[in-house]
Parts: sequence; C-alpha cells; structure tokens
Amino acid sequence: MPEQKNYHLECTGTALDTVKQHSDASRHHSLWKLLLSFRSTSLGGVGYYEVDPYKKPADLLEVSPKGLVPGLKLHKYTPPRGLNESTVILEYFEDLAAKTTKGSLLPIDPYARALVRLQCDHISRSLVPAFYRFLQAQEESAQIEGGKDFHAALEALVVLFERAESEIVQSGGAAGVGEQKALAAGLGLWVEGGDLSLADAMVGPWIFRASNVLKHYRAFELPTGDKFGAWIARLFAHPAFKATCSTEELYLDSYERYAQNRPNTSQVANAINSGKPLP
Ligand SMILES: N[C@@H](CCC(=O)N[C@@H](CS)C(=O)NCC(=O)O)C(=O)O
Repeated sequence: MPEQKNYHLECTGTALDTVKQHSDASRHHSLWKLLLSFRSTSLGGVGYYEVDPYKKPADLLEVSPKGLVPGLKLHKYTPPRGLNESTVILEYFEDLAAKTTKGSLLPIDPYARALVRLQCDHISRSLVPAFYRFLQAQEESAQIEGGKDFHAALEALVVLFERAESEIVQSGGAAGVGEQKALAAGLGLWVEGGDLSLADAMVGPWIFRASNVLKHYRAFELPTGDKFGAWIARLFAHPAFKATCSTEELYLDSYERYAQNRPNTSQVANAINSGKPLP
C-alpha cells in the first residue's frame, strides 16, 4: 500500500507569510488556524495561531466548545472570552466594521444584505456538505452522483449571484457609473468592478479546494462559462484571498484522508458518513 499522507500542522506559501505577519500574541483578538482572513485591511488587531484541531488542545476548547477551528479569542475581556463558528466570527467582524465604516463585506441596504445572506445560507447548508459528500464518496456511482450534486450547488449559487446583480444593480435605476458602483458595493466579486463579499469569503476556500483537491482526487472541473471564469479569476487574484492560501501540496496531503474516507478522519467526515448535519 502506498504511504498515506497526513494533514499538515502548519500552513504554507502566502498563508504562512500571513500567519507570521500576524503572530504577535499581544493583539486584542486571536484567531486559531487562519480564519479566512479576507478582510486583511480591517483585521489589523488580529493575531493568528495555528493549532491542531484534531488533537483539541485546551486553549482551543476554551474558545470553541467542539474543538473546531476557527475559534476567536477576545483579549479585550478579562478573563478573555471566546467565539466559534466561522459565520458567526465573520458577522462579528462585520459588526465591528460597521462601527468604523470600513472593511464591511455586506451591502448597506437591508434587502441587498438579505440577498447576500441567502447566498451564505446556501453555501453553508448545501454547497459545503456537497463538497464533502463528493470527496468522501468511494463507490463509482456515489462519486458520479456527488459530482452532479456539487455542480448543481455551484449552479444554484450562480442563480443567487445573478438574482442579486439583476435586482440590485441592473434594475436599481442607477443614473450613472458612480451610482451603479454604489449599488453594487457589498454584492461581491460576481459583479464586475465589485469587491469581496461575505459570500465570496465563505465560498472562496471551497472553490479553491474544488480547483485542486476535487480536481486531483475526483477529476472535477469547475464550470467553464465566461462569467463564472471571470468571477473565479477575480476571487483567486484578490490579495486578501491569496493571503490565506497555502501551496497545493498542503491541500492534497491534508484531504487525502477524506478522499480515501479513512475511519475517524474528522467530525465533519463522521457527520457526512452518518448522514447528519455538519458540526
Ligand atoms: N461549523 C463550523 C465547522 C468548522 C470545522 O468543521 N472545522 C474543521 C476544520 S478541519 C475542524 O476543526 N475539524 C476538527 C475535527 O473534526 O475534529 C464552522 O463553520 O466554524
């Protein structure tokens, strides 16, 4: 049997540079294992620590009761307090950004915000589980089905992106380019000229893993349409996204366990195998 790959304990590439730049323990927040540090400009007060979530060290459990990363430790409280769940952490940073009027990843208009949150909801409840089901599938028929489901989840996300663009930007009655840009703010990189949104930040890591892990282990190809391709190009080129990316080898090694559906791979893998919601 060929040697089995193990998951890496340290990130690599540009993600490692990001951790090093932010590894000052005196920062007022610290984030375990690289939260999607997309909002690099407004995360100046955040220090990063890498932990092994499979070993569940006590300092991770203090902030994240299930021992899952990411976790956030808030040093502004004495004793420090913790927050877990990536979406809750992102929303917490969103609320902090709202106080400083910079670094927000959501539109201002409540309806437009809700449309982006519909995208986020779809990513958490459909797209991410479909990613793992596809990767963990062992039988050929299950792999074919998994590939179809993951592809369908991407297409459903596109429908939600298109809906937001058409309802907010195209039928927003903008008088000129400036007004059009203001309407598009917070809708994300799907819209040409847009910036990173909360949904881009949530889905980015899975699109990236689809482009390397799913391609390598399941021969998956991302959709090839012009608009989809342009979105991915903008996402992968975004400096804050790039700052979170390790080298391809890390992903291939770390996800080999999932691709082989090895026993006790993780809480996520167990949930998929038993048909339960993800932790
Ligand atoms: N719903 C959680 C999920 C986090 C999660 O699944 N984290 C994985 C990342 S590999 C983990 O820590 N796994 C450790 C384990 O399964 O024991 C979130 O969005 O923060």
